[in-house]
Amino acid sequence: GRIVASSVEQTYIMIKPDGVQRGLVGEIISRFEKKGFLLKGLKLFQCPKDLAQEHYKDLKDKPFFPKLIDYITSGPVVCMAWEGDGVVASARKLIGATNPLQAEPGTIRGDLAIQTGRNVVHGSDSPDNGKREIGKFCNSPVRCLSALQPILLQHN
Ligand code: RTP
Repeated sequence: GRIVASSVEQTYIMIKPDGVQRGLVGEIISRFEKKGFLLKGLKLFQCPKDLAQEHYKDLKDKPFFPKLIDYITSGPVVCMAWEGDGVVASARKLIGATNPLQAEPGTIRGDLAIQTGRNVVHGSDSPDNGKREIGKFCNSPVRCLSALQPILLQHN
């Protein structure tokens, strides 16, 4: 038979600093695992300011941009590459609406968050952006594996 070329789709999923600090890493990874997608790469990473500004460059004229950059660079994030047919759109569904108060129950943001500015997770919005973001975050050198800042939880 004919061999059909297939390139399996990948998306970049990032657990944001609030998700890491609130201890939601396992819960969030679990949802993508249970759905059936494949985890292809993972690292704990402190996002430097220049990478954060590039990642959110489409939002650079928004009034909340400086706060968004402060938030995303405020502590370690978990960078992941997830793979599977339709993973980009499916992951966006699993994540839910940008504003957690509008996100449906059953979605990650709908179940776990209440503020747009603290919405626990990022997912790429297209296969091209998935590839690009995986290249930037997952294939970049680990610059800092800082200890968790005890902002929300105090561990002594
Ligand atoms: P993400 O890129 O994080 O997956 O989010 P998204 O596509 O659902 O939303 P987008 O419009 O691209 O916004 C990116 C992130 O910016 C923050 N944001 N804050 N204060 C505000 O009004 C506001 N709007 C957006 C959120 O953290 C959002 O996820």
